[in-house]
Amino acid sequence: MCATCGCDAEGKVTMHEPGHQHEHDHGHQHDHSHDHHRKVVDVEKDVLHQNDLLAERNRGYFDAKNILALNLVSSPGSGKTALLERTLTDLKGQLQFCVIEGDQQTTNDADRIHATGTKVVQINTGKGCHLDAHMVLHAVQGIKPAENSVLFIENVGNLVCPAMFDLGEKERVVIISVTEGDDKPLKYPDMFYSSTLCIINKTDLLPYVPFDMEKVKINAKKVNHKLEIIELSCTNGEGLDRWYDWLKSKVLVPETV
Ligand SMILES: Nc1nc2c(ncn2[C@@H]2O[C@H](COP(=O)(O)OP(=O)(O)O)[C@@H](O)[C@H]2O)c(=O)[nH]1
Ligand SMILES: [Mg+2]
Repeated sequence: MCATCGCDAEGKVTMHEPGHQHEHDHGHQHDHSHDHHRKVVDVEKDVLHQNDLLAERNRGYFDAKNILALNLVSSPGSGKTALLERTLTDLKGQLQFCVIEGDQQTTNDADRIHATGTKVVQINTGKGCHLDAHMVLHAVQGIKPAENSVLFIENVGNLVCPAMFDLGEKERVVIISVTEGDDKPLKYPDMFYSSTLCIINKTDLLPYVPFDMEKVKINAKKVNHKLEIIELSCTNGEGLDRWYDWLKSKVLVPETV
């Protein structure tokens, strides 16, 4: 068990690219002693410290290659993969993309992304409830994102543990859907505090659910007053243009000499 969040993040990481599959050890140096509270705290600090070092290494690589790495986080089913499917299809030819998919099991999401014609690699975390910088390092070595491209990292569906693990991303994007309730920013403040953009998805369902859009925005700003918020629907497409504008504003065009 991982001392940091209680998940079994030491299990094998299965990397899947459609048409290519291999397994390797994740290789965390976790101390799994739970006998002594102090020791657990020390191990937790160590795990996060190790993660932060690798995250900085990833960030340096992304910066050097001008890769915009975005970490997409949400509960299961908020629409991370749906948002990627729409984005990759609508912006095809305008920006260059590749995707790292994180899930405990299956290659379902990687298959959905592959169907859009985008380069994708799946990381299966087994019992692990989050991606970490080490997994992303390996996935990046496998997928080799192009210079000046956008790298989407779809994290494991979970609003708690992924907040603790920097992957080396430039921006963290938290997605909630209107079916989840407007109190989520208050219940999971770390995730909303550490994100720069909050997407509120499934606005097409607003007529059917008791979701107060103003309230969720107030709650989100209470936790993080700098948080940008975009309402959209992946199903009917409303609001997607604002997300695309945000995305394009983050892409740094290389200087020409
Ligand atoms: N009504 C509605 N359903 C959506 C929307 N976006 C995604 N979904 C549905 O929500 C479910 C979960 O979406 P998925 O992309 O797999 O979520 P993920 O687990 O966050 O990747 C799927 O059945 C999607 O079709 C939306 O904007 N409106
Ligand atoms: Mg998904």
